[in-house]
Amino acid sequence: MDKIYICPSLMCADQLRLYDGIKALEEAGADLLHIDVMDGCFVPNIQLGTSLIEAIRAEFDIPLDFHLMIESPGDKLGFFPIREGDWVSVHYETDRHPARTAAKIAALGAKPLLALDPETPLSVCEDIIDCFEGLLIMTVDPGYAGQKLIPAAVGKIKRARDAFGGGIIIEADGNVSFENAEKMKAAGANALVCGLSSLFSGEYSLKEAAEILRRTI
Ligand code: S6P
Ligand code: MG
Repeated sequence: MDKIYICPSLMCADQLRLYDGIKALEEAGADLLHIDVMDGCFVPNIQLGTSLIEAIRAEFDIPLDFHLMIESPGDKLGFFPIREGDWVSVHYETDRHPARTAAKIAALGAKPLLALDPETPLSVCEDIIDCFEGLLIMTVDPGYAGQKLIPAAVGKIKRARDAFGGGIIIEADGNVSFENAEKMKAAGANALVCGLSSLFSGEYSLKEAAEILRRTI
């Protein structure tokens, strides 16, 4: 588990200057762009529209890390320009047949990840983990940026790593501050979603913040 993937959350970027922001993130060494999609049903928020995502796809080569916080994601994959090299997370809580959805995502050449809310026990994925390339572990409740870490989620990352081994992606999403990033990595996370608590805090330039993050982890 050498590589740690840095996945900046685009909903936390300056939406009016997104083009320049993405250029800066690429230069700062971001591995994938984390695209939060929210439908106002599964979560109480609506985020990143499909036209914007299409425009980003057309302009940039960097892989996308889709986080689908929507009802029945398996029926809606066609709304998104998913391609080889992308990651696509679907929530256990909103998909009746996650293994089938994983197969659809894999057929598009992307890596399927199973996302778990903080209150969803790890045991729900024991029998289907082999259908996925990894887990997205919510370390806050899904729906908003700028929330506080739910501390037990770090223990969940550790239990997931111990249970499922070194070969899977374990992505931590929510309040990945510089300090928490260190703990999450130590627990076994190898992908970090970076939002208001690190890259986009406003305290540093994106380049500086990315350097601090890399030094920390
Ligand atoms: C939340 C969403 C996340 C946030 C990210 C923000 O529902 O899935 O990806 O954008 O957590 O980061 P932070 O540091 O503001 O919590
Ligand atoms: Mg997310």
